Amino acid sequence: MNLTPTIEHEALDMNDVSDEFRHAVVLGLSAPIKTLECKYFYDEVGSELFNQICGTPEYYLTRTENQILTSCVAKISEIVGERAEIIELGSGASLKTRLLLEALNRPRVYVPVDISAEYLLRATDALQHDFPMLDISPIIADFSKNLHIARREGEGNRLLFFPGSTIGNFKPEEAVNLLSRTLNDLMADYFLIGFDLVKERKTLESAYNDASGITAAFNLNLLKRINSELNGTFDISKFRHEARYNQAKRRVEMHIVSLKAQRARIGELELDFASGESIHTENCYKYSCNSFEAMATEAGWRMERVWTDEKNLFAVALLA
Ligand code: AVI
Repeated sequence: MNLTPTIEHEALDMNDVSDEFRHAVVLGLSAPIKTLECKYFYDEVGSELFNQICGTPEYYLTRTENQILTSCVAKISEIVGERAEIIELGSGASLKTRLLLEALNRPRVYVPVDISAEYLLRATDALQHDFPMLDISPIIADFSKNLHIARREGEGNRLLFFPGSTIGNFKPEEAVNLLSRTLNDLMADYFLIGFDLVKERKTLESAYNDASGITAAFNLNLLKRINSELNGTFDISKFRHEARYNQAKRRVEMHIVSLKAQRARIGELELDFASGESIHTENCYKYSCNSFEAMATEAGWRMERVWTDEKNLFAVALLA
């Protein structure tokens, strides 16, 4: 057991984190079309808000994926075999991992990888308590960058776990790149991955516009982070959250929209917003089983199995 986290240096040097955030924010907000990268949602507050989103009635993704996983973990365990080593990308609260760990045959090693240090450590502490025989080695890293994890002698197959449709937050070309890097750099034998399916606009837009306003708070938390960490002067009450389905691109887009013409500062930098101007903060791509398989194949993986729910809302694929 090794609950002292490894900080992946190439991927995440803690001293550079705020510099990197500042650089990305300044670059994204100075461009003619303003953008912020969605990975910056996940400070401690953002990670907790995301956890709450997963429990809203509108956000069908989490509960549907849980249902699918519950029904297919026995088969996955049969295919993956005993003494598996599990690496989870963007592990967050590691909630779905429990389903997998309980079903696998004597899993040996669990490596959760997440950008949010506090959240990662709390989640792994709880997991270690419930799975005392499991070797848990958390890594604080940004998995969208290069990540190498040495393989240990004598363990079973290496299974990558990437649930929650997080792959949907990457543009398709970036997603292919990530899938092929996991194959080449992490040398996994299997990849268990959840992705959200294309469906009608109403269901998609309400999943990202929950009535209790948690997704709005999650989106606007980015401006709060800029205020507190980068000395920003955003008046949060003068911006609103918006999520719209872009059917041509098969993605839900999240935006922060300025309610009036206004100016905000980040340190010395002055930023002008027209009324109605938006900051594009996230894309959530939706796939069909065929379009996802084409992408996985392009990256060098073979689709071993794919499971969906009765309503065809969500899918879980096992790539080999
Ligand atoms: C983490 N990710 C898969 C979520 C999604 O659905 O794209 C993030 C999210 N954004 C708004 N609600 C949830």
